[in-house]
Amino acid sequence: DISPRITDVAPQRTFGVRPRLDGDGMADLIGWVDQIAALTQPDRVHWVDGSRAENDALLRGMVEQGKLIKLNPEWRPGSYLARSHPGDVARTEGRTFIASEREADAGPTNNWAAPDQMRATLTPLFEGSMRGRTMYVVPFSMGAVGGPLSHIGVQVTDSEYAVASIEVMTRVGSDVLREIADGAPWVKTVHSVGAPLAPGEADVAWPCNDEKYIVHFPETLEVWSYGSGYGGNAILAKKCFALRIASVIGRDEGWLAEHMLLIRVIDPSGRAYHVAAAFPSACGKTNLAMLKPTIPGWRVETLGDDIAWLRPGEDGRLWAINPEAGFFGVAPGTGESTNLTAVETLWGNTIFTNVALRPDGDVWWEGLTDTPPAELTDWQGKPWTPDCGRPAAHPNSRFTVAAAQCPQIAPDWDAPQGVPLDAILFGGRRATNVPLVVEATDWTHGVFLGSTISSERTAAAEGTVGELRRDPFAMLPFCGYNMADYFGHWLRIGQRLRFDRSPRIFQVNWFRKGDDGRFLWPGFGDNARVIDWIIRRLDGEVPAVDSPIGRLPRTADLDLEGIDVPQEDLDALFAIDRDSWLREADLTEEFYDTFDGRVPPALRAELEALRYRLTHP
Ligand code: GTP
Ligand code: SPV
Ligand code: MN
Repeated sequence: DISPRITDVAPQRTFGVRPRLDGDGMADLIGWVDQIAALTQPDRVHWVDGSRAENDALLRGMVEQGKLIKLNPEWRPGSYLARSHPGDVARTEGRTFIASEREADAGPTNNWAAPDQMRATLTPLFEGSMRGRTMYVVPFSMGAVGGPLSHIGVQVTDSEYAVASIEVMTRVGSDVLREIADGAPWVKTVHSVGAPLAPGEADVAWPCNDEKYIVHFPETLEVWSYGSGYGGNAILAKKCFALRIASVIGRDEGWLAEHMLLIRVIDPSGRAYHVAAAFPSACGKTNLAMLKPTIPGWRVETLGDDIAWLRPGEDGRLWAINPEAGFFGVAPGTGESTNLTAVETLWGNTIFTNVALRPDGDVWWEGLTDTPPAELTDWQGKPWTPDCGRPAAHPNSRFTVAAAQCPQIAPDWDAPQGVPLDAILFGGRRATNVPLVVEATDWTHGVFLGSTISSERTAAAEGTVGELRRDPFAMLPFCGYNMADYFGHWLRIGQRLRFDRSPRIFQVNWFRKGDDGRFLWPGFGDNARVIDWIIRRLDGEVPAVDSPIGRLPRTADLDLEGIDVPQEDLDALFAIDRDSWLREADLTEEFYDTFDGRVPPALRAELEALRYRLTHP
């Protein structure tokens, strides 16, 4: 028996081979798939095996249907362009929900809905939502299959774009099904673009629905996503599972799911250090993950660019893996001078979304080259010229590419046990106040710094770009439970680490501006100069200067050889204005007050200590 047992689907219309595996786990999976199919009523069900041939056929079919444009293989072999619906270009935080039993468990930073009520809302939406389409069943692993920090899940989806993306971003295949059959726990994720087709109705290039719901059920470990095809809303393994659901699993099991890049930094003597860094969306994680140091002798190996799972080890250190297998990175601003490694990674086998198309069948976006081509087709398919006044690529246009294609990927990037962390960085986009780098005095102070991160909004989510908002730990849109409890969880994790082996915590800001509005710090490859100082701090090679907000470098200790940062800019990069910091402290208190008394007293004490230091110079 190899045909899927889908009661409501005529067997002759099913295809794809349902794997023949014994085990109670397999029966559970098949039962669940049957149930979703009975609800959504797809014409066909396809069990994805993750093979090359299957992926080839999927992509070929998408080109035939007009869902992908095949790029000129001479310039970009194996690569495609997808153009989204103009209203489906970024995460929709206003439509993202945590449906926990108790409202307080979602906390004030998430949209909450009662699970029963939310199921009652979703059921009619999903009813028949896949009519005329194929429902794909995609088993995936986050982290190496079977690894000690890994977790598995299954996504059902009616979006070919989602399937193609999941195949790049995660490990898909029958070895995951083997684990499920053997009884391993797995997370259930359901996705529909919400665009059923009537018999004979032609499909559109990017099906989606104006009504969108991105819903997480933390108690039953489920995700239900409706109406959007956009990455963060549709690749459910990523933000929905690996951050929102995983943060809840981590809370219960004693680990952390974080919006962090992960790198190995190798100093001129060959010593390796592991660094994780949390910056909000479109604030430089991919760039730092692929850092090419501008100071001689230093090297960086990429381990991950968006998500890290951190777990205290028996040795008292904090171990980290990147649970993903690919990069879903911001295209604009990615060029040879800012991120050569990304440009090289994108040589082929890449799915581009909402970038511009060149007449020669290659792609372009703002920042790829200094001067734009004379004519292009913009992200919406309209003719574009440099003087037309519109961006050619959407500001949140993205590339989807396998991690293994990165020329500086660490040789052991998918090692199941991960790497031990030496330092954790928190950062954001701050034109004022926050210095280039500041070191926390200890773990608790570091958690305080993480909890106070704010950043200017970017195009990665709907909202007003540039507006300053709180984004603690860069997790505001991604923490699946009460953020104040999450602060407490970070404090508890610190207690499980050996104090002399826990990673040291730093805050960084590449985005401080002068009065004239220009960035004071060159950024990009030159951020290695900050990393160099951080590592010399870890090794106890340089002193730091105490300040009210933490430990600052002596500017003389920064390696600035070969760059020209005027002394007044350097001073401005580290200037601490006590009045603005006191206002900043007031805002932190206002923010803490939104949590109904749940913020840990240790962080309240840090806030009071900060105020004391600011007023007692
Ligand atoms: P998500 O994938 O949305 O989570 O974002 P990310 O944090 O990986 O963002 P990414 O590295 O793609 O950076 C987004 C933008 O920040 C790009 O336009 C970059 O050019 C810009 N950027 C990155 N690093 C720097 C830097 O050091 N200085 C300046 N000025 N801009 C930077
Ligand atoms: C982000 O917005 O932080 C991203 C892109 O990394 S998405 O996966 O779409 O959320
Ligand atoms: Mn991200």
